[in-house]
Amino acid sequence: MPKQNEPLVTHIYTADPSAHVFEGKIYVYPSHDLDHEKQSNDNGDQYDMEDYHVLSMDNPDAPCVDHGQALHIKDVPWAKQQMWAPDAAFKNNTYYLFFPARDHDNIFRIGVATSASPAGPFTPEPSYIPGSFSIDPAVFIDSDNRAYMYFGGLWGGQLEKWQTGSFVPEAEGPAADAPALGPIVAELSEDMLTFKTAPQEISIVDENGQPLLAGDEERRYFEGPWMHTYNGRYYLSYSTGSTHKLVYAVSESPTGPFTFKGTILTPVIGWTTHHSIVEFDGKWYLFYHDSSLSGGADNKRSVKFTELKYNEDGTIVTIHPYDKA
Ligand code: FUB
Repeated sequence: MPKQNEPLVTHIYTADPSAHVFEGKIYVYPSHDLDHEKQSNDNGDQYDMEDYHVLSMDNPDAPCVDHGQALHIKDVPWAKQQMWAPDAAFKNNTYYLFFPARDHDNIFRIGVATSASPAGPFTPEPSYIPGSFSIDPAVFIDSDNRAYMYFGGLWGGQLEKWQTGSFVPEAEGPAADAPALGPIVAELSEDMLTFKTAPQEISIVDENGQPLLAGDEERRYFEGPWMHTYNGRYYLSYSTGSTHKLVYAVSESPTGPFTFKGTILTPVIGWTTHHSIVEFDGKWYLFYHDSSLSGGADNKRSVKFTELKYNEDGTIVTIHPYDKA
């Protein structure tokens, strides 16, 4: 039975958890890190994943079940390699798995696959979502039933290369004193298979309303967006990448602008940090990963979870993952 801050499963490596409550249980959609040796580089070539497994727990105190392989890259016609952080959503009586991978031109795109069950198996659409790019899709369905996809990641995630609206292989990020690149949001169509609105960049500003700068690596967006609401406000949380923190910003609107608020999780063992936030039975939980089980290998991570708490004013209490209770 997994305890808080322990790996959910130990028979495989898992990362990038997207947790949802479906059919009264907690379902977790992670990346599946392979137990192989790869050279690490800033392009993320070490994250060479090929399939997805779906995990579930009846409740936070119950055993974690691995439902087995839910989708393999060999069954996705458009995808060549690197199945990175996925997410899932339920609408139209259908479960949707959203996932990034490099296409046959080595460009990251985002695809979708469907199932009648939250555990899969999932059947992929033949092509990626038209107009999609970069990595780390997170799909949020608002109280008015409109669905939004948040996505984008720097460096290996190629977000810098899309600043003109098309892919520029040699493009680099903004100068340190220029506004940072924000994550991207697009509303999804009713059938959840295409974008209803053109992808637009989200603005994240500081307490004075000034855009976060590209050189502000303690706060600027890097990758791994997640959206949830708390007391009617929209919380955009994400990884700062090179400073290894999970942080968040708050808005009155799902498309921003968002005002930076603070840190959710201090750095974990391993280079990447990636998360989701879910409410179950009146309590809030942070799902995250680290590389403790593999002894620190960046590309062999394990999903964990812990309770997340809010202060009276709606700010999130910072979690220090290795502090003893
Ligand atoms: O797992 C591959 C990549 O590492 C993810 O897409 C990023 O968010 C980072 O966790």
